[in-house]
Amino acid sequence: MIRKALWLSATSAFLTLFTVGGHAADRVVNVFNWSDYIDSSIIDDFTKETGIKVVYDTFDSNEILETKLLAGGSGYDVVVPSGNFLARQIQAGVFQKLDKSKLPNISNMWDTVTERTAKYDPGNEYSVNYMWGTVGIGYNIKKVQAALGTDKIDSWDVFFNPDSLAKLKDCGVYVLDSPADIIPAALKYLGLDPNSTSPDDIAKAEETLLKVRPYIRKFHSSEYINALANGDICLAVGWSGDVFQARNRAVEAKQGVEIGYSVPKEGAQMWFDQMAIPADAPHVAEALEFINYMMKPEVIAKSSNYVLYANGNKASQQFVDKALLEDPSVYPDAETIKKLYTVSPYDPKTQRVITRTWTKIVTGQ
Ligand code: N2P
Repeated sequence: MIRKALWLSATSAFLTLFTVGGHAADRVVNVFNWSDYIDSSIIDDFTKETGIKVVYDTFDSNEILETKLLAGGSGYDVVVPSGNFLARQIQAGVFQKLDKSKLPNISNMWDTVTERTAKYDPGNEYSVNYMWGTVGIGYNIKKVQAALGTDKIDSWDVFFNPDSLAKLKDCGVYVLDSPADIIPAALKYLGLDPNSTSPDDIAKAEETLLKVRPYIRKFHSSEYINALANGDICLAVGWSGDVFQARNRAVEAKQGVEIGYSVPKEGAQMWFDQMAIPADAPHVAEALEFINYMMKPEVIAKSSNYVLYANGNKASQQFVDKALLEDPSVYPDAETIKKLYTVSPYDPKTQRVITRTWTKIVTGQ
């Protein structure tokens, strides 16, 4: 009896060890990416094909991501900062160089994009492009027509001119809670350098934004997708693909809401979101497999077709929906490219000015 009990407990101890060992051997990758930025079937397919489980978290602000990265020990294996943030995070030692021998699909990348991302990550040693897009104006075509007498927005004036924005106050205006996107747009509208670090210039941008502040309902960087789609707001300063997702959600909801997107003629920011591996990532091999998988032409095309952003993968273009590939506000033509500017990372001193300015704008004081 005693012997049997011992034998049983030995067996269960063995089973426990085996099971624990089995779990320890499970491969995992912890991914931290922007919200509304992937077709989730891609994650399922990746797990099916590789056996690697994906723990997928989302954010909607570079500042939130940066705070976690600078604190260290985030536990993330793959993160997706925008180029201007990535650049200073590389300087801060937050990332590890990518082992390109583990990334054979890098040959699919598009030089038009890698040349631009090299500005943030020289030699593209630390990062691979995921998606890129613009900052522009999403709007409810009928409501804007009713309030302004035109259904065509082609200028930042509709937003930065207080007389114009006042007319849209009641139908609702949302703005990205993102100083590095909105302050450069204000500078551009004023005919100043969007990359200016001059406190005087930044003060002018602040003044311009404070004048329209009374007509802004909310600063938020992801809620505008549904708010536009539901007809709860009539204008959002937002990111291109998010506005297109709003447009598609509105079509699906069949409530008669029609959404437009404008790349204003004065100029709009073109940004690049880059996949990178933190220096202290716990699962580096899995992170590299994930990044390599995302560079498969069919996979990244599927992601673009779902999130409605352009990607930096040339070989994927044959799989990207024709309507998306031929839309100049997604894959800009030569004419549109001329209107686009990129932003540089803020140095610490300018960042403090920007942060202070932004707090004043958001709180309206
Ligand atoms: C995804 C928004 C990502 C664009 N919803 C900003 N980098």
